[in-house]
Amino acid sequence: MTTETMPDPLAAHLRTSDGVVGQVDPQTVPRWAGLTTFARLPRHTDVERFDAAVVGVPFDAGVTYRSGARFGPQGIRTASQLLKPYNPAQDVMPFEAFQVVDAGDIIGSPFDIAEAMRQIRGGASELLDAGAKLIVLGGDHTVAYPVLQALHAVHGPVGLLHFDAHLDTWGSYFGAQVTHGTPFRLATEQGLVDNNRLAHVGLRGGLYSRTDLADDADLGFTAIHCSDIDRIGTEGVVDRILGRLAGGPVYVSIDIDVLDPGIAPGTGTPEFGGLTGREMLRILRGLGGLNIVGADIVEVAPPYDHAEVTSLAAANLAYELLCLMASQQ
Ligand SMILES: [Mn+2]
Repeated sequence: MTTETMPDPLAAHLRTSDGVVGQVDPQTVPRWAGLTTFARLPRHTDVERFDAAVVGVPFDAGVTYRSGARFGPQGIRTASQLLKPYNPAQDVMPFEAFQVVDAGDIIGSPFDIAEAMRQIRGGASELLDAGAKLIVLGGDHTVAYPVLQALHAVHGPVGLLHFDAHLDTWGSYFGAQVTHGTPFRLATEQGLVDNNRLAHVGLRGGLYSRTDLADDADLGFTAIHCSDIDRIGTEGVVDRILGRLAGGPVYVSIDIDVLDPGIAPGTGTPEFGGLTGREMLRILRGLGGLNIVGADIVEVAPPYDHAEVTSLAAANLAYELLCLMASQQ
C-alpha cells in the first residue's frame, strides 16, 4: 500500500494557519471514501481541544409508535458528507471559525431507560466539561431530557426553543414518565429550563383533549402553530422567538417531524401539514441574536426514510445550527 492509495486520515484534513482542523479535503479523499464522521470532521480524540461537538445518541426505547431513531446518528452522518466549508446564507465558515469535532456516540442501555438516562447525562456532561457546545443527533426525543440535565449543571436553567409537530409536555404513557412524549414536562417541573423563556414552533395535528394546549401554556410555553406561520410568516415567527428567548443561554431542540412528512418521512410519529425546508431555514437563519449553548436533532428514523431525504434535512439543520454557534465566537 502506498501513501497515494492510503492517505493518512489526519493529514487529509483541511486546516487553518492557527491550527483549527477542518473537513477531510474532498480533493484528496473523495466524499464516499474513508470512515464516516459528521461533515468529514475530525474525531474529538484527533485534536487537543474543541469548541463544539457533534455527538450521536442512538437511543429509541422511549418511542410510542414507530421505532428506528436508533439508526438516526449513522443516517445523518452518511447524509452529511456533502456539507461544504462556507455557508453564504449566514456568511460563516463554521469549520474555520472554531474547532468542531465528531465525538462519536453516547451509548445508553436499550433495555433500561433509567440507566440510559444516567449514561446519556454522563456522556453529555463529559463533553460540556471539556468546554464544548453540543449538537446532539438522536435518537428519540427522550434524549433531550438527560441532555438538559447536563446543561443545567453548567448553565443553570436555560431557555428552550422547541421545533416539533407535538407538544411533548404530556405526563405519562402506560404509567411511564420518561418517554419521547414527556421530556419537556420533566424539564419544566424539575427546573432544568427557564419557565419564562420557552417556545414551541410548528405545532399541528390532533391532541388528546381540549385542555392539552391550556395545560401546556400553564407550564410557561409560547405556542407557535403551523397555522400561525401561515398568518404571520417566517419573519413574524422569528420576531416572536427572539422576543421570548433573547437574553440568556438557549437550548434548541428540533424534532424532525416539525417538517412536513412529504420532505421528512423517516420519523417516528409523522404529522400532516408541516413546515417546508425553506421555511425552516428562514426561521433558523434569523436566530443569530440567540446565545445557543446546545441543540439536538431527534426522531430521524432511517428505516422509514426514502432516498435519505430525512437524514439530508437533519444534516443540513445541524450545519445551520453549527453556523449560528460559530458566528457567536
Ligand atoms: Mn418530539
